[in-house]
Amino acid sequence: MNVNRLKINNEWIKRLKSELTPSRFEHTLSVCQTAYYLALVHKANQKKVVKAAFLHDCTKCMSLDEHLKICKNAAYEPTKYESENLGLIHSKTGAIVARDVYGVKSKKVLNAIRFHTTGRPEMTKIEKIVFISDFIEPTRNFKFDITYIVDAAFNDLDLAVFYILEITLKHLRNKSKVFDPTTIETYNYYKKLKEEKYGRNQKDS
Ligand code: DGI
Ligand code: FE
Ligand code: FE
Repeated sequence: MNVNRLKINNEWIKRLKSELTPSRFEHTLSVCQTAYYLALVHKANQKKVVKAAFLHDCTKCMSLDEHLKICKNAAYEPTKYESENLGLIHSKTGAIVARDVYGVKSKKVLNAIRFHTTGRPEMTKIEKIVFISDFIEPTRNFKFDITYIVDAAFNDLDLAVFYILEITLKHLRNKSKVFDPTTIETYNYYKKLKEEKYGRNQKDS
């Protein structure tokens, strides 16, 4: 994949490549490409979107101990959900490392990293694009057809966020995993938006 077209800093590429497994790095580049196209279509700041996409999983391959150390050094107190769940803590430590190691100053970029897993109500355009791209990027395998989500991603970001949370909650329920309260709040917020816009009879759970 030609990463230069995305204009990512060579130092960042070298650093991140050494931190991630090859498949996680491939996922990251795929998120960048997807996010780049969504930024084009939705007229978002491409540079910021690609930066956030590139760094969104920068701590994903670390152990829980490493995550907890990063939190401690940054005086960030993880929630009880985060402190025992790699899936939830990596977005918080990702934002810390993006700021302290990669030198990202933009709050918009850092928040897109921070909320890429749970989302949050009233996300910015950049946050929604990173959240959605993480899910629909083409190297991820699904047992079902995600065409309706990809279609929504290019036409209605809020609807795509809703569809993704609907699937995520179903998946967590099936695996008996705990819900982060922010995931639920985000789901309820985007469900309401969808109902206001399209009525209550649209496809949902
Ligand atoms: O890091 P990725 O695999 O690219 O994707 P991600 O950051 O969106 O999700 C990481 C994991 O977090 C994924 O398995 C889904 C899970 N997750 C999302 N919301 C919640 C959650 N896990 C729990 N336990 N609770 C949540 O609310
Ligand atoms: Fe992630
Ligand atoms: Fe990811």
